[in-house]
Amino acid sequence: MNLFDVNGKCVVVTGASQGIGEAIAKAYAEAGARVYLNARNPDKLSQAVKKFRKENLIVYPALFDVTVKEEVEQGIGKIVEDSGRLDVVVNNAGIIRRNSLEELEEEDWEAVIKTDLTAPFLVGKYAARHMIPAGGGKIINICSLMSELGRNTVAAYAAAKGGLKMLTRSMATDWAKHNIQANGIGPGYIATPINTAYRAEGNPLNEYILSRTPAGRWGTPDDLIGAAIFLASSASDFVNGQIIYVDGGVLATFGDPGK
Ligand code: NAP
Ligand code: GCO
Repeated sequence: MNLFDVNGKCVVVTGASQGIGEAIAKAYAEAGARVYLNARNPDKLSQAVKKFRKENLIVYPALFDVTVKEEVEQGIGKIVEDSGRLDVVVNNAGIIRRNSLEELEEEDWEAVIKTDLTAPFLVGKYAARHMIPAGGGKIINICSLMSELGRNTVAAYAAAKGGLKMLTRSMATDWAKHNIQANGIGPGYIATPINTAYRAEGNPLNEYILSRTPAGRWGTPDDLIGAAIFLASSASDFVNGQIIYVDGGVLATFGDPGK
């Protein structure tokens, strides 16, 4: 399927030392892309690179903090210098700080906005400076159900992910003329380290998520691979500014009260 071919493309996935980022990076590497794994914790990043290499997947570390402008500019510059190109950026690095809105500290608000909204702007901006003269590229922003819905205790996260949806549309608006396609993936509830505590049996949130998701299960990071390949390949060359929700049907429904 040449349409979905990502072989030889140079890709950077932010926050790729675990969870969703790791799974997406692995899928690209298996499909023959030249993949840079970004994260900020050096030990976790080198462990991830080792894990890939054990599976004969050659990936490269790109250690930088996506919230620090100078590091982003330098980190993206180094990837382009090493490989001569940058075709695909996946803005995946993200954090969440949960608290009721009236108790939420400003530092927590700012940390979430910085990581989940400002960082995709920074990474996108410095990547676009290389993609524009090179003739194009693909930007994939990892959004959330909270790009569309609120939930108690996650106000900063919802504000950031709602903003990320609109940043995606703005990137599409500004950069489509440069042959850059900017789109998003909106995962539903996906089992990763970010939500380990939730998944304990008997946790009411676990029960709620299972009942609120028409598919009746948590997603896995691998559930996101199809959308990630599509949005990185020429199959999506006229798709711009869209968010693909991979959520087991959550956003399609008001729920099933059983009667
Ligand atoms: P995760 O397991 O907590 O992984 C987050 C990754 O982001 C880690 O590799 C972490 O690396 C990296 N990271 C965080 N801050 C960073 C920074 N400033 N600079 C560079 N790397 C940074 O999270 P996940 O569940 O895989 O989520 C990945 C993305 O999907 C996030 O944007 C999240 O909001 C989104 N999402 C997740 C779900 C879900 O249910 N899991 C659903 C919807 C959307 P370090 O350890 O080096 O910091
Ligand atoms: C929460 C969760 C969510 C998910 C995800 C949903 O506390 O409700 O952490 O926000 O991580 O983003 O799509």
